[in-house]
Amino acid sequence: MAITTEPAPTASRRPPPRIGGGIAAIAAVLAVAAALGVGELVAALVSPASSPFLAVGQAAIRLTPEWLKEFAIAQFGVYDKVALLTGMTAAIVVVAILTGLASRRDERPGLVVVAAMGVLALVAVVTGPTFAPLDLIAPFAALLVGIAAWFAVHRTALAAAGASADVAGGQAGAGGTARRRLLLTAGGVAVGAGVAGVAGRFLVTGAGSPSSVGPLPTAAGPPPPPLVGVDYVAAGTPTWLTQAADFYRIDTALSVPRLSTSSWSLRVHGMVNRELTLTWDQLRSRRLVEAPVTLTCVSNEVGGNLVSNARWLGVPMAELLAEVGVQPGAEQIASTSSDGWNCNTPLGPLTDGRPAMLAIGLNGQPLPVEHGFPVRMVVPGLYGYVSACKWITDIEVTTFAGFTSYWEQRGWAQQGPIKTQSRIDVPRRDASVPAGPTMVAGVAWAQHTGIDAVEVRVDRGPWQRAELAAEPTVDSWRMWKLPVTLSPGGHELVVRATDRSGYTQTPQVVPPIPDGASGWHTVAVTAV
Ligand SMILES: Nc1nc2c(c(=O)[nH]1)N[C@H]1C(S)=C(S)[C@@H](COP(=O)(O)O)O[C@H]1N2
Ligand SMILES: [Mo]
Repeated sequence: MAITTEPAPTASRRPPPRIGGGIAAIAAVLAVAAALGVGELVAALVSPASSPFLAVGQAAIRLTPEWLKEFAIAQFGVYDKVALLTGMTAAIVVVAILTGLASRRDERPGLVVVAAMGVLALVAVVTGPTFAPLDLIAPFAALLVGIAAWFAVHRTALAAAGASADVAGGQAGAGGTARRRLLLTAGGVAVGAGVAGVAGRFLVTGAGSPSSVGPLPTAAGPPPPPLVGVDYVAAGTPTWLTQAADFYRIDTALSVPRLSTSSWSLRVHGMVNRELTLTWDQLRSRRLVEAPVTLTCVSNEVGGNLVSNARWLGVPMAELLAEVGVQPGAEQIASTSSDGWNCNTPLGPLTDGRPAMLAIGLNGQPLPVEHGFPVRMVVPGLYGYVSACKWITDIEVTTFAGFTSYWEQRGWAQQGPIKTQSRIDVPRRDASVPAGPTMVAGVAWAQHTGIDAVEVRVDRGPWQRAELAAEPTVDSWRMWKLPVTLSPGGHELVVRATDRSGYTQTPQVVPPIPDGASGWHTVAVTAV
């Protein structure tokens, strides 16, 4: 800054006051925080999906190119959402700080940036998949409050700066009052933003909960066989049934939809003879079946852990489709969730006798909110992106040409049968194991086909057949183990599975996009 161009400070013609850099930055951060806090609170009261902050995040998810999404899932796995929200928060804070610094004399840069952020949130909300006019209220409130907070803090800061210039110029007295007013204004905005934001989050997360459902009805038919000899936990495999809390989670929802059973309903329509709308009570009083099914994400890399097994309780899809009467020519169903995600599932796997269902229970409990409470779909043998719609509210019977799903629009395959896979769980990659006898163990899956053999190869030697655990159903994964002897030094362990159709996994590792990873899982270990 060229000091010489500034007019000399005189009592009559002093330079325009200038807010200190730190205070200017704080003022802008506070204005943005006020907008976001009020946005959260109003959204919680009016329509949770209209949270300006989360709407921008959801828009980012919708617009992210596929390679970046793959990278994010590879880097952060199930923490991809935390990473996105943390990154967004950091970006907003940086923009706000720079805006404040650009507004030390003039409130207009801040006004423009706060307004632009508000408009961005509005656009994100309006272009969301479930937009309704009520959703405009929260981003509008955020925009107005953000601007008001900016003016309030900036103007009091400018007044305080002017007053301290007066003090420097010899007019004491006004400085203290102006500074107090600034502290009060900034403090008030900070507290208000914090309280509104926390209250908003609290209201949203307190709504609709599985504990309100009470005990689930029991399934028809004989009780399931006892699960004996189904895993090698002592050797290091996962438990055969995955605990709900450990079940992998993949979805596009930044804020989990929290539905209440009293307002939930499912509409079944499209190429049907009798359209049907089911309430929660109607759904749960239908004939229910219970079956273990292993879900797998198409994004699961070779050796990855986006695969889990649970006992699902639900209404058979085949019975529901028979009741509505599928018209000739129909090929698939399009399922939509309350948050506007959708997927397509061919009619074949829904009606060929496998336990494809509208699930309401997981391991004997109501579905956890993260896994689709109150109702989600489960189809053995299909990746989640073409079958496992959580928070499901709509099913349309249609043709392949009649509907293109969320992930298909983003380059993933139209059909998603799960590929036969196997994984080494112990020893872990890069592990050190004692030289001599050691146990290799893991899981293999070929849902609705079944696993017939798992083989392990040490250092390019001969393939050795692993011992297989019991197989209560072909719809779940199968555990295996094999004792090997490792001499001191580095070793390579490779696994491959053969399924009941006679197919043996092929060696080359293929990445997930567009229709699922394949290839042998290899781990390098050191025996010491
Ligand atoms: N509503 C909704 N349902 C969804 C998704 C989603 O993003 N939104 N993701 C699907 C994908 S890609 C997978 S792999 C499974 C994962 O189910 P889980 O989180 O219960 O393991 O849910 C499916 N159902
Ligand atoms: Mo997935």
